[in-house]
Amino acid sequence: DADPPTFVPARPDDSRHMAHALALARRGLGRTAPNPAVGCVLIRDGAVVGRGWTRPGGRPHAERIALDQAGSAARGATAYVTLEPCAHHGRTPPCADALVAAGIARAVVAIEDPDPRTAGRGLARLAAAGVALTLGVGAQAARAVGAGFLTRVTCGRPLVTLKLATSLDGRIALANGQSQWITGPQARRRGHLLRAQHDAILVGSGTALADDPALTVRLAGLEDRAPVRVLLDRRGRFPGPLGAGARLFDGTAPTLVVTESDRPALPKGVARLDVCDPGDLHDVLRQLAARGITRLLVEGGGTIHAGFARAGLVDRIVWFRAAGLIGGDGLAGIAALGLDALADMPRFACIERLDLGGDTLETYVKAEA
Ligand code: AOF
Ligand code: ZN
Repeated sequence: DADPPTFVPARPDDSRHMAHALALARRGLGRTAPNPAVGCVLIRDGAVVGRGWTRPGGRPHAERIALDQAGSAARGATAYVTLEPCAHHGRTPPCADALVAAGIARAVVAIEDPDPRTAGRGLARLAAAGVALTLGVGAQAARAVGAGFLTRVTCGRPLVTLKLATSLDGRIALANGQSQWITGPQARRRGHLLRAQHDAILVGSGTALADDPALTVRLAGLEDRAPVRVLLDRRGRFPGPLGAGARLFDGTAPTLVVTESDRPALPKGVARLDVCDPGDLHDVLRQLAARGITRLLVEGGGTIHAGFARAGLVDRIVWFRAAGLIGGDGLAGIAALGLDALADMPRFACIERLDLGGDTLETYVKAEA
């Protein structure tokens, strides 16, 4: 639009207010796709006059909600936003214009929006209207919250998080197949929260046949969440002996099947994902992104996990580990990777460690190359 904006340095309270906006943004995770979960806080004279986060379905945007809450109190306020305010006309006018119209004096923005409709234009509009700008406060946390959206816009695929629940030695089942339950109730509840924060949950047919999972969110207060269920079933083995009673085919959440077999009619509410090669995970992810999915949780089993790892498609790992041993005759949480050199080992950095009633929760992110 205009000249590149100039920025003013951050002030002492900025990171605290941005942390507040980030906490609000996280409330939207798993329910705003394909839009990002954004948070916005309006501060005037040190007091909160408006708070907003992107609504389910992605609209209204966070800024619109916060501005409506603040009303005339927004005049002269500072806006803290976890993502650059949008510059395009959607169902509502651009948030950048709305902030200007409300008389916001200063905007503190965590990161730029790579969406080509905005990509710097939101900041430029604010600057052109005389709004003082600060960029980069809380950027690292904002990139983590926005990772699904950012990965979809910049790489054309969803963010991939592997979820494992294993013994201390990384096993997901006994040799005889028994797998329930390795971790305790607290870890399992946390697993459901994780589902609620994702747009889609993926399993392979081995897991689907062995466990007959529902892949739904069973957590008080979050029962309304129904992430898309994705079944990787190349050879069309599902539902096998489970037949019509298979939980994945119960119609309680949208279900996508990835398969190459000319399978007979799929049940109602179950669709086939349109991929050229069901064995190509890049292709599968591209098609999921095309359907608006930004955050994908992969829940097994070991072969599927290894497939994603081999393809270099694991962005995060959430690992629930029970303090017990199963041993090498058990089923590995990650099947063979076929590495010839340790230099090729996919590496991760641990960003969080929690005790969950005796089980440990570790969160890893892909190490920087
Ligand atoms: C904001 N605040 O809370 C969100 C934003 O489909 P639309 O019209 O809603 O636009 C979606 C785009 O808006 C999305 O790709 C991203 O660039 C931005 N999301 N922007 O100012 C928000 N969720
Ligand atoms: Zn907007």
